Amino acid sequence: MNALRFPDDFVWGAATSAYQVEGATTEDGRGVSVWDTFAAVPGNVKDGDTGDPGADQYHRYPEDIELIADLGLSSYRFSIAWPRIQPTGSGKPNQKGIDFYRRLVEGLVERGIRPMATLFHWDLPQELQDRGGWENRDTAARFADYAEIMFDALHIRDWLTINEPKTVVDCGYRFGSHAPGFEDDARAFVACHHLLLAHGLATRISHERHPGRRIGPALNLHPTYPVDDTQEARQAARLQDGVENRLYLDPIFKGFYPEDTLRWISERSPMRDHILEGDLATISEPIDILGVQYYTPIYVNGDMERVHVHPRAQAEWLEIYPEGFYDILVRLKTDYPGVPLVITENGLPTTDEPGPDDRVRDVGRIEYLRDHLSAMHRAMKEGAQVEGYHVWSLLDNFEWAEGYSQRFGIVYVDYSTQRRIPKDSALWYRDVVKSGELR
Ligand code: IFM
Repeated sequence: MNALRFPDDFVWGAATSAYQVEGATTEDGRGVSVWDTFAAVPGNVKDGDTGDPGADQYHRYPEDIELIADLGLSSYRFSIAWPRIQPTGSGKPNQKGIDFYRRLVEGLVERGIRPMATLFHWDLPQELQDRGGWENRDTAARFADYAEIMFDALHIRDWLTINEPKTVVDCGYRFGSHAPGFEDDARAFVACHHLLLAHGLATRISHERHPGRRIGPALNLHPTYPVDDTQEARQAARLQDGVENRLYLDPIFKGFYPEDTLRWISERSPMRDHILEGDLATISEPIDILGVQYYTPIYVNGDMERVHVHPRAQAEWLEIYPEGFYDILVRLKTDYPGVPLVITENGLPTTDEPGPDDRVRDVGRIEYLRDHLSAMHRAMKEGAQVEGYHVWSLLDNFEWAEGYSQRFGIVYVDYSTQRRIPKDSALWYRDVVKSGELR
């Protein structure tokens, strides 16, 4: 193919999250998070893995900053562990926690790398969970307090509020595969409303206290398609789109919940009763950036059951379909225009291990990244306002219920020594970043 050229000011980055890479879960006053609790229960996480050691970024962040710089990246997206800042989820901040993120941010800035901070990537302080977690409206207010602490503590331009609220709702509350581990639609959608409220409250505070900064949510968007051309499948796909995408995009961009989705939810959950006057105005506080995470399309049959159509990655939920990335970006341009998009995650796990020469030949990842970057480039040419891309992930890390068995990193982590080995995909990505071209 002809080389595809990206704009000179395009931002190339990589992403991680606190619980997945930091380790050090009991150090320097960090409180217990729902993920510590969940992972401690036998059977919840593959092989009994937990957030320790992670990739030990809590101690090895200087090395990781060098790694990011060596790859030529201009942005690093990380998340802040709320329990490091407020060990019980409220009250006086823990200075040691704040200091860690200050050091990380300073180190990045010194190397010319833009920090992009996510406030919540699923590690809710356990004490807040004990008081009802996201089902409790008060958790949104506590989140706003925590956000305010961090906004004042760190000099960062770009912020993300909640990472993938849908995954918390679906995996955490509907399917029970993530913390807090419930299988209860009734509770799930109440939690959904409060997660969105928390997003809106924090966004408003950022605007009031720090005008000039940018803030938005990080949403995992799944283009949905009917598996065949029957009217039933087409209707089901439309409703699935409501549950996957519009349930989050409509209130944030337009100030209302989609009526068809709300009707479907009302058959399962008292969510409507929890939407108080003024909530939607808060949730639709204008955002300055939208974090877009793309992994997979969702195909459904007439009964709204998922059907797998494309080849799957080691993560079985992930169907490899770059065209879905193009579709979702173009759809955002049409249905939710006006806000710059930053790709905050895109990637896949592979099973490649280092050879005797220490090389990790992850050709599948290179092919995946090339195809997805190409789809993104095409969407940009057609007007999608994408200003940056972060591969998920910088490092192999704790992949939630899959533990350390799925490696999403472009850099291999030997968990027994914590040695980092850039995979072939990292070197390939470095060349794309350096040249600004996809070949
Ligand atoms: O590892 C996760 C990340 O925490 C959130 N988005 C999806 C990734 C892969 O499953």
